[in-house]
Amino acid sequence: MAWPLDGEHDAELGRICHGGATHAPLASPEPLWPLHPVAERWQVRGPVHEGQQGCVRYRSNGMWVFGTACLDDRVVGGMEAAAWRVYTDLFAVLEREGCPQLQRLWNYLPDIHGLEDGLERYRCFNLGRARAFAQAGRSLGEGAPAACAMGTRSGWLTVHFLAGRQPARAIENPRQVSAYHYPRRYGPCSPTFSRAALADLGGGLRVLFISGTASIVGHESVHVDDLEAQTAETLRNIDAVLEATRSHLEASWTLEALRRRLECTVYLRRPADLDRVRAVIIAHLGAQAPAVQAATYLRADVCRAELLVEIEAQLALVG
Ligand code: 3EB
Repeated sequence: MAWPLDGEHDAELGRICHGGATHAPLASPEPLWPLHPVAERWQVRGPVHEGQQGCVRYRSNGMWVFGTACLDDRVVGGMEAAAWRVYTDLFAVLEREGCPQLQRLWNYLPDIHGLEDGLERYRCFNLGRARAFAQAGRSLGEGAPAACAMGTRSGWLTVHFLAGRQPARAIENPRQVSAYHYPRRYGPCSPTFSRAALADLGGGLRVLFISGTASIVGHESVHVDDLEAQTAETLRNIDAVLEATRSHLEASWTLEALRRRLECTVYLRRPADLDRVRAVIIAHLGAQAPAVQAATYLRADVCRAELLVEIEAQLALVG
């Protein structure tokens, strides 16, 4: 998948690779399908310059920044400190490049369910992330970027990000409590992300980033131990996000038109579940849907231990 920013493009801004050469120590979900390496690439009008800030490496053309932060949490005293460092460095890059508007984040955490001082590492991550957002004067709630947060089997804490000059429109899912309002039983600090972000990439192209979406209704995990029902509930949540997005689009964008443009990444806790999850997606969207044909399946841990599957999606909206 190649995504043009700014309409015209002649330079690569950045990419997220799944499979192929390993880029240790980056944390990366393991590819399950397709069997060949896939990359999500962001293209812009050049020239592009490179930079580094703390644990972040990035490329920018002055309008857009794509970067990757990678940090061994053991050397900074744990996941909370690592998340704070990663996001603090990342925000410094956005300031320096004059591209303060985060559009999308991909958070990959090794050993996401491990405990640090009795607190799950994902919850430690939420503490550090929120502290960095607050210190940078950024909203912890409304207007937060789209994101995913997945557990990997190896690597260091890795955060990929895309930012630009114009804010994306944050979109919530009416079937779900906003993640930034999750009650305290999910940890001392709520996660900082919106259910989706609608970004204007210029040149008549908008892209909808749908955050990692799982079998959560209200704030509760539902269909625990039922893989097919979790997948179907996740797809209903994605439909609800698409419906919520329609109110910000021209009336010609029907639910069907949006569904046809879904490009999905499916994260599975257990590789053996692939065929069963795919069967539910086909039943929901139809075998011919691009989301079915072109989906990428990766092995990763959903941040709630009871959930087996999570789906994120991107849609290019032209015109
Ligand atoms: C959920 O809906 C599932 O912490 O950045 C999805 C997307 C999830 C992003 C994050 C977490 C995050 O709560 C988990």
